[in-house]
Order: sequence, then structure tokens, then C-alpha cells
Amino acid sequence: MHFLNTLNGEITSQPPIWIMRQAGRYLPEYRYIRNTELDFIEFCLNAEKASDVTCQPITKFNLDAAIIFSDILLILHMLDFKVSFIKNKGPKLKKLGFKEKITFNDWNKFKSSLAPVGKAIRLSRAKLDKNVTSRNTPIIGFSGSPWTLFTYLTEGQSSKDFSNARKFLWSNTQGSEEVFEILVQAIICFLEIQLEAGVDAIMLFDSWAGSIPARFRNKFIYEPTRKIVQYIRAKNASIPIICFPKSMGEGIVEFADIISPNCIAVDHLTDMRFVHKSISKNITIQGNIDPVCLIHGGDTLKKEVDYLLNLISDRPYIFNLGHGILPETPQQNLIDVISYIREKNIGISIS
Ligand code: 1CP
Repeated sequence: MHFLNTLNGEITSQPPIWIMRQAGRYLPEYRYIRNTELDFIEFCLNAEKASDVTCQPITKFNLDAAIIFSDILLILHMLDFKVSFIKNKGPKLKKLGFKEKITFNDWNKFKSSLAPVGKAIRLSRAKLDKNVTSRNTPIIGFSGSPWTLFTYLTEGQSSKDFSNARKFLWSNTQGSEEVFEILVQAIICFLEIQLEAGVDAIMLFDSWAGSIPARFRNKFIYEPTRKIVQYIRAKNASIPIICFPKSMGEGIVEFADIISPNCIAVDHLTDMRFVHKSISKNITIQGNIDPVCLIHGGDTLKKEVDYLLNLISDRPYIFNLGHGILPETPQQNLIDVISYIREKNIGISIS
């Protein structure tokens, strides 16, 4: 409950710890179960397997929060933009052309197709509660934010410059608004499934927020995100919300003012001194450690942890990285950093 207290604004002597992409390819246990299923979407929709990998990093590292194993692209798959994952290449999906509209409108079908995510959350709760040390570990539910989902929809894959997504906004602003309305509805639906299944907090990943032209931030980042947050709060007043508007630079301040999330996750490209000075102390901060620094480990990592924790000792903070843990990260570095934060000494080796 340490994690939820910090999300709700309490300052504790040691920060709660969880790691973005904590269930993932750096774990051999994850790779083992992942290899039992060819298709990644099928894997996400297998409630038994998804709940197993959700619990793996909790039982292994005793982290302070679990995040349900799923993916932000499930929403697009269920909106009939078939998503597949090509090995070593990433996602591929049917692309929305510049003048095209989303025609999908069967929300009952959408909800029932995502029911396995709710089931995976209930199973994860039961599995975590079986074990004394993981009992009561909060579960984070999540979704991609509208802009980040829009980039995959209009690019049909991952992108470096997001030129199709930006071209769509400039050439068809009215059509973009219509697409965003559907994405907002789909995101709310996806989050409702997770809330009904009992998640304790919500995180909105806007991984590509730094790539939208600043002139469009208001229309396509702040406004749709605010709609989602307001809707969720109106229905579940006590649910804490974490937002991750990655790499927005100075825009993170306006984002925090307008959206007022319980917590803002900060990437590793943003200067924490700026965030600390500019964002209201009522908002909990999460993250900021460079994932590559976790790969490096050792004294360098410890110094980074000391620097960060000293800098923000007078406000609620949740330890995490500035983006997802990388597949090549040695598990021992994660074990070491957790025990360094909790005990200020280095942990016991794993076999
Ligand atoms: O086969 C595999 O194991 C593929 C790797 C993988 C994993 C482990 C993908 C494919 N998705 C996931 C799980 C996942 N994705 C989680 C699970 C819970 C956890 O964090 O442990 C979460 C929260 C996500 C969210 C997600 N998916 C984001 C937002 C967070 C971020 O990292 O920026 C994004 C952008 C995606 C899209 C995605 N999923 C997977 C890939 C390869 C991609 C594309 C990434 C890109 O475009 O660079």
C-alpha cells in the first residue's frame, strides 16, 4: 500500500519501486512462457499466461506494484486494425489512410473481445494474494493515450519521425478530431474493463507525446487526455492516475497544470531540476532514471539514485526508469538497485 500512499501524495522514507516493462524480455521466465505462444496478441489475450507473467517480477523482486501484462495496441486490434508483431521488427497493422475514417461502432463486441484482460487482472489478484509477501500488491491498469495510438494507426508500424501521423493532422484536422473521439471512447472502454476487474491505479502511456507539433498539443494531447481523466474520476473518484507524456520538454508543465494527474512519469531526457521547480508539489513524480544506466549498474547507478533521491526528497516520488527496461539489462542490476534503495546496501546474488 506504500505505492498507493505515495501516489496519493504521501512522502515516505524510501520510495516505492516498480519498473516500466517489468514483465518482459530481460526475464528468462518471461521468455519461456512467451515462447509457448506464437502470436503476441494471442499471448496477451491468454488470461492464464498474462497473469503468470504479471506476477513474475513481483514474486521475484518484491516490487511495490504490479502492472497488468497486456499491450496498448490491443485496442487498435479490437477496432479491426489487425495488429501482428514481426520478430525483431515490431508491430505491423492495417494503416488508416489520410482521407479514411474509422467505421467501427460495435462497442459491445469491443468490450467482450477485451474481456480476457479483465480475467487476467482477477487471476493476477488471486495469484498475488496466495503468497504472503505479494498479498495486497497493487495492480496498475493502463492504456495508450490517444496521440500515441493515433501514431500507430496512421503509420501502420513504429516510426522515427511520425511524418504520416503529422501529415494526417495538418491535412485533415477535422477528420483527425473524429478519429480521436473514437480513440477516447475505446480507451475509456478498455480502462473500464480493468477498473471493473479491480485495478488499483491507472497509467496512461503517451510514449510519443514528444513528437506532436507543439501547435497541436492542446487539441490532440491535453483535450483528449483531460476527457479520459475526467471521465474515469467521475466514475471512480478515488482511483489514482499516472500520466506519462514522454519527451514533451517544457510541455510537461502545461500538461500537469491542465490534466492534474495524481502522478506524472518523467522520461530520462527531461531535467528533474526543471520538473521539480515547475510542477506543483501536489503531484507525485515517478521515474527519470535512464534505462541504459540500469544496464551499466554499479557505483554509477548508485550515484544517479543518490542524486535523484536527494534532489526530490521533499516531495512524493516513485522510483522507476525514464522508459521501459531494456532486454539486455542484467537482472542482478535490478536486484542491486532495489536493495540499495531499500537498505542502502547491495543485495545478495541470485543463481
Ligand atoms: O514478444 C515480446 O515479448 C514483445 C515485447 C513486448 C512486451 C513485453 C511488447 C510488444 N509489449 C509488451 C508488453 C507491454 N507493453 C506492457 C506490459 C506490462 C509491463 O510493463 O511489464 C506494457 C505496459 C506495454 C505498453 C506499450 N506497448 C507501450 C507504452 C510503453 C512504452 O514502452 O513506451 C508501447 C509504445 C507499446 C507498443 C509495443 N508493444 C510491443 C512493441 C515491440 C511495441 C512497439 C514499440 C515501439 O514502437 O518502439
